Amino acid sequence: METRLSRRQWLAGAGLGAAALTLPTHAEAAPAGRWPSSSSGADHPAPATGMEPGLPGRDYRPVEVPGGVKLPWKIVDGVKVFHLIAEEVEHEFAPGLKALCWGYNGHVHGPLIEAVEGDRVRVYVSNRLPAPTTVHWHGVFLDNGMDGVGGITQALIQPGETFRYEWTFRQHGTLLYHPHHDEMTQMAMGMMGMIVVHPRGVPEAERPARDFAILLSEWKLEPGARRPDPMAMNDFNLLTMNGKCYPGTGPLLARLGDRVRIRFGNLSAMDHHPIHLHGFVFNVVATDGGDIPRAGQWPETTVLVPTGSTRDVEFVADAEGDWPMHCHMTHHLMNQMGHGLPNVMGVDLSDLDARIRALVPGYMSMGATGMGEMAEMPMTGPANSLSTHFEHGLYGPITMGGMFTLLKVRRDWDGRNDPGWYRHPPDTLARPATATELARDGIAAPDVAPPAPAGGHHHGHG
Ligand SMILES: [Cu+2]
Repeated sequence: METRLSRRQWLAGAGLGAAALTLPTHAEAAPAGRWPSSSSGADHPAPATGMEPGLPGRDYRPVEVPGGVKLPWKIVDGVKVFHLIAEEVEHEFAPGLKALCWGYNGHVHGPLIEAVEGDRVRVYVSNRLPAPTTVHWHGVFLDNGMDGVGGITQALIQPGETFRYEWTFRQHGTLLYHPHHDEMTQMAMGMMGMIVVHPRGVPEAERPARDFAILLSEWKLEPGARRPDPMAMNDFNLLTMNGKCYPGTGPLLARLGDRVRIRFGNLSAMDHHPIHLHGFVFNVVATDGGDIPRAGQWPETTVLVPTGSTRDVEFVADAEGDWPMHCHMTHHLMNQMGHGLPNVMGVDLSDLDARIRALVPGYMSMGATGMGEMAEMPMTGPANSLSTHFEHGLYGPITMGGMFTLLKVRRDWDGRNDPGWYRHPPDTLARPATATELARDGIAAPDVAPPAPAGGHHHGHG
């Protein structure tokens, strides 16, 4: 019996070929005799005929969630059974910053749901929040009544209630889940997660060596506040990967030569995120709509992940090092700072700060040469805030925060542990130019420090 369920393979088998532009549909995704029709609501629907639940190792290489977790499952009568519990969670965005958020099963965001094409799944959703909720399964082919839209396709899950959702995965890909009731509040509080459905029947040698999933989101959390502000429309000040902002984000670890897949999902309230990877060119290979045929894939170093969508990219990690991967919107690389401050570039602020400190203890202006200088000073910010926390690397302070992480590629990686900072071979490292080099190449380097900021006067911004 044919067990390879890739839609492209099925299309090819049907003589349509990969070049045929055919949009996937419920009907196509479930050709007669290939998959059973989805649940009609019976308590114990038959599992897919001849389709055992997919197992890690045998059927797929498990996806990794840097900084996050996956939802456990068990098999009952051939059905994969999951249990999501919506609840308030004390969440740490990065060392030094915690807030009371809403998530699932003790985590923000919710644990990633992992399955295999052809799996019959049953997801119980319990509500331990003080408000009603639902769960919508973004991009999943299922019966309309399983779509999780409050008031339209189902009654709200009231506090204390447990609902049952059930379907057969008739597709593979990177999908999402989130409430479809009071979305603005519940998603701003952290309620969202990813779904990864592996294709069935891919030989081990053809699976990516490393497979990562990263959910992008944004938050408004005033320095010192206990809870995120769901009313924010702009000025989001925490930008997260899997609910963490740098330096709290988990690194992506790979061995030299690994084929790497990274799956991005974006459920930010108001922003799209152009995610840039240093050091490599990747192909955009899939969206939440499915695989992109090889001829339609395109090379990039930055992939725009619109809100409400997923993008999968693949590349070969053929260069060692610590390679940044981050949103290229510079305001998405800051933690709880950078917004609403006066522009004082080039101004001598020493006096002004002293006078303001008489009124506002601990006040310190944005640096007159930019924010980098703040990373080099001892500062005290409000308790429970990240605005003054900076990580230090091998060579000095790191000014990035927010939607930033590192892809660490090592020839001799042990396959498990963070290898620490990359130690650069000296002849491959940028360093101060020597006098001999400058003379050889005829470069007239400045031999004095740059001019000090203009003194005393505070122009504008009265
Ligand atoms: Cu961004």
